[in-house]
Amino acid sequence: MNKHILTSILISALVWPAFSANPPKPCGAVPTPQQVDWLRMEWYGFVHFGLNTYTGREWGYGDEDPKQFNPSEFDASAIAATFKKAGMTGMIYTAKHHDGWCAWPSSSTKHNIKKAAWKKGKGDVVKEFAKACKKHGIKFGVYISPWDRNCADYGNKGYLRVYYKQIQELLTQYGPVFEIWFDGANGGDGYYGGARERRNIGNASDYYDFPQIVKNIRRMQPDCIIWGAGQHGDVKWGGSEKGHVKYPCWNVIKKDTPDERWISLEGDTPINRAGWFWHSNQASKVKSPEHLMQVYLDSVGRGANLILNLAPDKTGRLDAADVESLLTFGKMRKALLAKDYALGAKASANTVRGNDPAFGADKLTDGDIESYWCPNDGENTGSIEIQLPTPATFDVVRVREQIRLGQRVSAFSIDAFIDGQWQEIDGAGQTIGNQVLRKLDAPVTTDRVRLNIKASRACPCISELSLLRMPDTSGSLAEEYVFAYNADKKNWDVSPAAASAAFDNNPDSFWQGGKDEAIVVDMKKTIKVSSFSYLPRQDGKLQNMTDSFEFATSTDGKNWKTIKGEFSNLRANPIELTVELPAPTDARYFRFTPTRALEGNGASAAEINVK
Ligand code: FUL
Repeated sequence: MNKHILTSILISALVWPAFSANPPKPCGAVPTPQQVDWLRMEWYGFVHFGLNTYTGREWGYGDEDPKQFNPSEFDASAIAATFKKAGMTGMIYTAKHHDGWCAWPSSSTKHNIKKAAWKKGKGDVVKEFAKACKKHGIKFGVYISPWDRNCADYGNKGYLRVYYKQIQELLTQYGPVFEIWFDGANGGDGYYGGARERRNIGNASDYYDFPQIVKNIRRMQPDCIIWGAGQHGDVKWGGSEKGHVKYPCWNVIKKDTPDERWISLEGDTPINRAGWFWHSNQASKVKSPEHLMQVYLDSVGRGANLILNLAPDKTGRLDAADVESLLTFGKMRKALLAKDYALGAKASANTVRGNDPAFGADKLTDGDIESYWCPNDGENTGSIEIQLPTPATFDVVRVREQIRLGQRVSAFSIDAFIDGQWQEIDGAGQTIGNQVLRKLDAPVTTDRVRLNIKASRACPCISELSLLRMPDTSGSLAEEYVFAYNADKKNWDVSPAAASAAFDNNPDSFWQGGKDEAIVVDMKKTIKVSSFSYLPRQDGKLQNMTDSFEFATSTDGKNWKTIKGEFSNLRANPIELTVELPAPTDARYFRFTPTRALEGNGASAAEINVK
């Protein structure tokens, strides 16, 4: 070859990049920039605080006296500061729950904070929380229940005007709202302006006209993420109120069809097993920091977000045990994420898009969430090897996909080079999305790790791989069952005898009987009873799950004092619920009568306690 030609080839090779590939085309639905920003928020707090805080109910009926709301020590700034300290990125406040009571001076209804004893009716909880979040640098969002058990017009068009007004007030008077939450619970019995009846709204999307609501929200606050809204919004429920999101976790609906849409998932759960609102038996029911870590791994670690509820008590303060668990979990999470052993490590792949370094394997270890490794179009698998400078010990592997190009990967595995050979340390990876946190069975020490993409809807686009170490934890990550209280049941006579499964201190066994079939218990001695608790069947089935009751006490087994009530929200959250009696009463006998089931005509109970 002529010397000059050779020189010019060499020069141009230095000046011009040898290979320059085009980025891949998006695959399926892609998230909006707002949805991406939202996923990067990872986790934030929920605050359930309203009239239910004062009545001990999970679902207010709509007839509660608004005067009761009177927190003597409410300090929104202290609550927001706690959230921030834990590492949470935002707060969503129940501005209106199903009882219809508005925690701001709304012009849409008289059932609002203006009638509260607190600040002589001049207070505004929404305003205080919005201001506090701003002060502490976390985002603010609102929960506004579509179902309204107070409004006389609920179920007809008149209510819609009320509801739209409420949304408008919340989105125009309190600054930026990062997320608006439309609860899925809808219709049923309620006060409804005194009608005290059951109302059915049929198809929720049609009744509320969610498509129109979504349009209005986009106009008022284009950056606001919309939860629910009959899948017309941006985010949907993770599927259980335990916070776990199912895996594989696809952030799209109508997947692989021309109508595919990006909708992310959010896991939601209260930090306290007593419920979403504060209850007097709170103290023993707080979830452990280790369990919260498991919930985090099962939500954020599956490619969703997590919203964790803390409930202020009657004084307006957070429960001390709840805060301690929250902050300890917050520290554990920070420790987990503090050191990425793969950061800056060398990486190589068996294939790189157009051999262009812009899509090279080292994009996985550059700490830049936007850059990514990618093979050629048509290559839906690939392997990337990470070479650490020195061996490291880790037990969590985080992998991220470049979601701006759609969610692609459906199967992957991870290998480590141990004792001179490659060994699979995780063979069960499926979806990735914004991020997956794969907890290994045991810590692994190695200086070579391999990520194998085994199936993808189009060429995979992987932005990060991190090797993390779970901080030392004393407790197990599994959830332990704790009853609200344990009565001494040794000598009790239970009739019918089959109902003893509801008095055996075993949350997994349960009694099944007929609707209206009373269980009568002779405690053999008279005690003061101030409340009772009911744990619904825990096997995941709703059939014959009792959700309404009569409960009676007696000193002689002949004359009874009876109350009636409902166990709310069992469909989504079948937890143990406690019911306070109007006043403590002497009782040797009590009688539990199931009067309605969520589904079917029977009855059931896993455990009943009195205190
Ligand atoms: C549920 C509601 O019914 C609960 O009361 C709670 O607000 C929870 C976050 O959503 O569906």
